[in-house]
Amino acid sequence: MHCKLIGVPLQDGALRLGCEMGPSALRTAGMKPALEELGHRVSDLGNVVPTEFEDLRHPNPAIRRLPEIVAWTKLLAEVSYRESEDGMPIFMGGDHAMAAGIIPGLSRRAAEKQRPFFVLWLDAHTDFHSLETTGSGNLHGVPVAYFTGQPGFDGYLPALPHPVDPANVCMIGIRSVDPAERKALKATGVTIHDMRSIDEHGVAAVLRDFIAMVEAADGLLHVSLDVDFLDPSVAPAVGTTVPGGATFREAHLVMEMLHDSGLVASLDLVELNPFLDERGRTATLLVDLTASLMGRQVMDRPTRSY
Ligand code: B3U
Ligand code: MN
Ligand code: MN
Repeated sequence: MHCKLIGVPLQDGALRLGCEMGPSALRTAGMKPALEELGHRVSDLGNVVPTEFEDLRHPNPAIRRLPEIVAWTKLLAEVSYRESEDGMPIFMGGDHAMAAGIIPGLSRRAAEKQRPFFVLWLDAHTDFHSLETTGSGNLHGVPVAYFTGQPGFDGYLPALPHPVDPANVCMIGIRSVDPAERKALKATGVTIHDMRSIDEHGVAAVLRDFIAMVEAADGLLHVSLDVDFLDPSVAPAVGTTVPGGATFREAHLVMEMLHDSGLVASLDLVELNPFLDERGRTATLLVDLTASLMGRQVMDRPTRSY
């Protein structure tokens, strides 16, 4: 596989500064050699950064950094479309606002390839606010509502030629949902596996169902991994820690099962804030999880086992 590493030093969507160092930390933690060791060809395409900003304002006074987020969104939609023509783009973030650009670009590419497009959203949060409902004003809290074509973005973020069907979005790890998000999610077909669901059924069972659905549709799957999907005890380097997250072992199992499925076409790693890390352990864990997704395993498995 040809892995393309793309650095996205975006931090305007989060309240705390530091995510702009994410791509550097992932490089320092050895992303490229870890994937090369698995036999992949790896190109580091460097970082992308927008240069043109419009003077935009929104009636919701809470919103922070709208001109910057709009510029990033436009740029990333182009980059992800371009880089998903072939190979496996791996977007190294950067805060989760980047998904508002990356995912529409990937969905446009999937439409062109005439393949249904699916998103696995691994996160403590649903990130399902609109520009009208966000109370924090941090735009890393809105990308899923945007890329699934919900109302509340008109005239600000670019119009979406290929919104993702909410029924093709599966969220795992959820444990922090604001009332407005909960209300907005109700009418959609987004599948949400909160931590209770993982506790009751196990992460393998809930993921297996989603993988089966993507497989049956011959879909292309994008995986979006927010650091706060993980429990803060194993992944402290994130500005929005929520207790009770996925364990080290659950996270690796998710990645191993995804590898075995052969369905993953692209990946983003978001919300890593190296300023909050402990001797690089979160960055290192993200590299190891990516390696599991790309085929690292303890013992050779003759067949997939899920
Ligand atoms: N829902 C809250 C919290 C949040 C969402 N995403 C993150 N935090 N990382 C908000 O601010 O919209
Ligand atoms: Mn998120
Ligand atoms: Mn989150």
